[in-house]
Amino acid sequence: MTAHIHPDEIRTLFSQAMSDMYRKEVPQYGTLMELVRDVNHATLQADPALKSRLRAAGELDRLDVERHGAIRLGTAQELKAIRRMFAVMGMYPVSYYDLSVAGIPVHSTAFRPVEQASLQRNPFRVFTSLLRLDLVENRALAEKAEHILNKRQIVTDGAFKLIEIAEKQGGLTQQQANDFVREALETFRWHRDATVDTETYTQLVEAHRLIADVVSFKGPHINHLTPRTLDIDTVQTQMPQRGIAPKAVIEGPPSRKTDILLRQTSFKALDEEVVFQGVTGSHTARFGEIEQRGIALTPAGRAFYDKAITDTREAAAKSGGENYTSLLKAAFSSLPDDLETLRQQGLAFFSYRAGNRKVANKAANISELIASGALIADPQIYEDFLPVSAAGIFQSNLGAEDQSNFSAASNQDAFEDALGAKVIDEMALYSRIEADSLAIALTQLGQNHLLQDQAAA
Ligand code: OOG
Ligand code: NI
Repeated sequence: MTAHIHPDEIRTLFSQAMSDMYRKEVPQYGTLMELVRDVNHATLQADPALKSRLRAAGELDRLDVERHGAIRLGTAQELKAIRRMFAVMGMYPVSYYDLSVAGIPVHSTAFRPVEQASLQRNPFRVFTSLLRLDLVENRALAEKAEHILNKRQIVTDGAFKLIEIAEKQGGLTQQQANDFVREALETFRWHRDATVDTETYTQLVEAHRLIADVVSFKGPHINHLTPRTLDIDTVQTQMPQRGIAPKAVIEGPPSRKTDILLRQTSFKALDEEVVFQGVTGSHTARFGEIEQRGIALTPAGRAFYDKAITDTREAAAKSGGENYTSLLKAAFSSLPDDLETLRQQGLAFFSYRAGNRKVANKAANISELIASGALIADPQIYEDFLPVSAAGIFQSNLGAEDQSNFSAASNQDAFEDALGAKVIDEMALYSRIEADSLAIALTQLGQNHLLQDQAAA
């Protein structure tokens, strides 16, 4: 039997193929990628220390490749099929995001690699939303939508065959992987021909633009891809110079010396020509996004973040939204802005390794080992998503008229039933990496007595 290739390699083939396809489908996305490349280049020129850090971490070559994309699914059956498809590429569902609280009738997860080595090789992930027809008030329309969705098959027979082979044999050969990626692309391709007529489309749009986007087409077209930028503020201000219209504000934390979590912004979705059963019309769904990631926060750090964002939004709403950026900065001013303080206060996640320096005696605590250079604490990058930011990205691409309120309870159990699996807890992943790496490093340094001590102090 021919050897299997690693799922990480299949993911790399897939993300590359998706990027090529999307740039052809949405030329403005290619323009955004060029802008990101230019700004990344200028940032590295101006900051040689950053450049050598990235080179040492092996990140320079793949700097501007895509970090994530997003799709929206219609049924439980589709979500299960997509879960199996992504598993072939080493991507597993992490976290549950409830967007209904922000007036968007979906709940979501992110399929992503979970092992540190796999994340380093290729962190590509897909934010995956499931439509919640149970939230649609017009029950007759909801049933019609369900009926339409039940008729489509979003995963090709060829892809299913290869998924089954991968599940049975524990992987794919190079040739099978190439075929798999080609078949998988079919699921995410844009279809100019809608499956519904103009009247149905209009009804769906009236219920919610997002429902129309999910229900009216043959498949869950990729709705954006997102490269990594080293300077999101500059890309945001330069977008208009390249003929790209950015959303109003950058989502997430403010600009800081020490990046935390995730900052993201997007360009507004484009009007595209669609044919509704022979009648030409248009649909707005697809856009481009950029992201800048920083250190993952512990539950304590995250609590600070969530409160600061809520406070900022409330204050900005009162003042008409104009001073959002300065309010945001002020709300974060009491959060330490250097890695070692974040670490000592237990606000952020790290991964530990032994340095070159030997230690003769038993150290009193972990901070002492770090100060002496015996132990090194590297920041763990945040690999997940932020629900308030995601809602902002959704909303800016759905149009302001879609502010309807779905007053539904969050429903993780229903989501997991549809998925056919539990979602993985993101905090558990970060803290396991932290604890495991610390244990290994302390053992190497002969400092096992500090194991109880855990990360802080
Ligand atoms: C997903 C929007 C959320 C992000 O980066 O937070 C998202 C969508 O529009 O389908 O991609
Ligand atoms: Ni996104």
